[in-house]
Amino acid sequence: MTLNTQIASRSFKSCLMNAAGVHCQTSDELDDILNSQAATFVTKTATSHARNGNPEPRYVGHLHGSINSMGLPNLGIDYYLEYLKEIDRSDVFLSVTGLSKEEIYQVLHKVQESSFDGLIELNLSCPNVVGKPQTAYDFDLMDEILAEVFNFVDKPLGVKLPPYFDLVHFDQVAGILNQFPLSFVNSVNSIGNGLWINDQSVAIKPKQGFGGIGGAAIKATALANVHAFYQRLNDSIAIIGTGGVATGRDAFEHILCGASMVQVGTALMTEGPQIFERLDQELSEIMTSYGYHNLKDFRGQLRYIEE
Ligand code: RRO
Repeated sequence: MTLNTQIASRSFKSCLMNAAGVHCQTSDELDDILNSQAATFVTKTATSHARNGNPEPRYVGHLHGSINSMGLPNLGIDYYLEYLKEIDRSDVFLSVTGLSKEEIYQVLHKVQESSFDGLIELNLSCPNVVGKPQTAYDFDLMDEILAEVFNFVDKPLGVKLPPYFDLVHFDQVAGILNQFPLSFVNSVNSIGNGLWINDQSVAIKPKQGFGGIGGAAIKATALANVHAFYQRLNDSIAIIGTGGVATGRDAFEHILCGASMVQVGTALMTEGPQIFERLDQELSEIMTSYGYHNLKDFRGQLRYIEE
């Protein structure tokens, strides 16, 4: 029995890791993930300079769901590149973005020219920056950015996508992504601009309470997006499944839909890095009960109800 998996010729001892934004902003938090049972880590999405993010309260959550409007707080690309240089590993993920396409290019030039030898996750789906729409909902802009990025980046790079809700949009987005040598697609970021209410008030302060929804509430949307991309993307593009993973069964379903790696956000926020031990254990037990020995035995093997 093994949970090992590969992305862009990197091998991982298991298929479970943190989702960007959760327990990954500081070197101490990243060390915690490395010292846990997680396969690897992804850093908090980095911009060209450090950002404080939005005013608090900006996250509310429990095991079943969460809302956040963090507003991209991070320590800046130089901080993460320095940390990654110190740990010197090729099997970790660096998440990056910019508030404009020019900033995205600037950050990625820095990463390309650095000694970083891991995988780059380009976040095109932050829902919480005031006045900035999500890049991945503007298909022409996403196409333009990827065309420019692959002119100068030759390190393994994938994209973090928001959820889509229409089969025509899956076709259009996959049509764009399939033109590029992407190593992976990570689906999904939080469902943007939900609203939680406590008593008679919004639950979080920024944007009059509007924020990205995560956790169990979004599992069905996440599974649909993972499977829709598994059906449409070139085989060379691996899929990372994110959204609603709090148990081994949730991870099993993501893999059944086509995921090669599974990320944990809201539940990691609630339980802390020791969650990975439990998830590995539960996933292994489910695989054993079905007679599977490794992920390849069932990845993408979701069954349909035929006549
Ligand atoms: O920092 C955030 O507010 C944030 C980001 Br960058 C993201 O990609 N997804 C999210 O739910 N929150």
